[in-house]
Amino acid sequence: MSKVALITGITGQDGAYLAEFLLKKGYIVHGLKRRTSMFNTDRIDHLYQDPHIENRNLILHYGDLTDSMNLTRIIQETQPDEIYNLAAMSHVKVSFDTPEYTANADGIGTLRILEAVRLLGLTEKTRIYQASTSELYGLVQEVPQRETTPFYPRSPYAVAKMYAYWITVNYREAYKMHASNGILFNHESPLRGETFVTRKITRAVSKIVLGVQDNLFLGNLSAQRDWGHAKDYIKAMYLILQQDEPSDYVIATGITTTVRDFVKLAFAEAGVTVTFAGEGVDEKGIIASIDETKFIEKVGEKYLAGLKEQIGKAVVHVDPAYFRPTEVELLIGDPTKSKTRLGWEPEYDLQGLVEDMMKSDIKLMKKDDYLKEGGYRVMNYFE
Ligand code: NAP
Ligand code: F7E
Repeated sequence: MSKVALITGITGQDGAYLAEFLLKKGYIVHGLKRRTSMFNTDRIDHLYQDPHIENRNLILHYGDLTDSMNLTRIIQETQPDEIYNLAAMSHVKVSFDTPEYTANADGIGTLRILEAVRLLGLTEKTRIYQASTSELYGLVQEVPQRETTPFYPRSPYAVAKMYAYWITVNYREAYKMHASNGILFNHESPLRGETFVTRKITRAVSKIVLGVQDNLFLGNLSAQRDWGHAKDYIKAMYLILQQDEPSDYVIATGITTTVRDFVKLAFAEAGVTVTFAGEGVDEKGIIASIDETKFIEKVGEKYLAGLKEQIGKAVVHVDPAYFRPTEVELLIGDPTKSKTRLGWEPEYDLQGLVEDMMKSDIKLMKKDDYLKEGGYRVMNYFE
């Protein structure tokens, strides 16, 4: 008998990788998908199966974390062995603009799932993974951060996720449910949403080296993040639910990097050296030199002459519009527990992550459609 998983947030970065991973393991995967006015299934289109196919192993259901009756019905119909609650309004800056909605979806949404499992009598059958976050550490109380580090959330997103974290722990203790938190540090990939800083950078750097964009505007260049690859992190989610006992785990690389250095690494991946000069909002990233052999290999000879004209010019600028009312300046995780208890080992380091993202975005931005139309909806991530 195949195991049955229900993934909320299946159209997101992690949901897409996790769905692919579980299908390869022989699971029947149900996904919760919001109704949208245009298709937003680009990340899972390669997995999609037409409803007329018999014995499908990927089945999508319309739903929303703010609708408890709908969640209860879907859980009743699907009778999942494992629920991965990945759905969330996941953008920290946007949570300052939509705090009530964020609390509802990211905080109470988790309660709705736990309570549905309890009311349906599935507490012994269904294991639950809650997508908790390093944002809980916020104004960090300890460096590096581990499972026992006190939380100090710094955004409506993090406060909502703090409720979700503790209600998961509470249901585990009160009703003996197999409910666990993965406290995941930032993880990125070619599928990362376009407004998170890494993807914003790799998309913009790709366009700059191809000569179709002049400038990249960023916020806090000195913020430090512990960045890993989403493909590694979804494996940790799976491992957490395979343990005999539920528990909470930090998933991180243990290495932290500034946004500024991520910009340098992205340009370096195209053979371009960028140096930073100036202070605060006047800081600029300037194209200093080009390794022509590397540029030709990674980007292409026909784009070289155009970029050479940019040497000495500032292409990266600070725009305070991207500053947050309260910022998380430093995150660095200690993954000792997940390595020893789960046997989790990431395959990608930061260099490998940047290489993967830049390769994908250069290819994407190069598409004739893109250059002609200025659009970016042609996304062959899985080519
Ligand atoms: P993502 O790409 O933003 O995906 C979020 C998913 O949630 C999307 O499928 C989205 O649907 C769905 N969603 C949003 N609001 C919903 C609602 N009200 N009802 C149902 N579905 C809803 O996020 P991600 O990077 O894959 O992250 C997955 C989870 O891990 C999130 O809970 C996030 O907060 C958490 N997390 C992420 C990181 C990270 O670095 N990536 C680190 C720690 C924790 P649409 O496609 O319709 O928008
Ligand atoms: O910002 C700084 C920004 O938006 C990272 C989510 O997946 O990871 C993510 O949250 C840092 C911050 O991710 C820009 O101020 C500078 O310090 O990529 P981000 P995040 O806020 O860390 C956690 C673990 C989650 O749980 C979340 O769901 O980069 N930064 N300039 C910028 N950030 C953005 N977005 N845009 C800029 O222009």
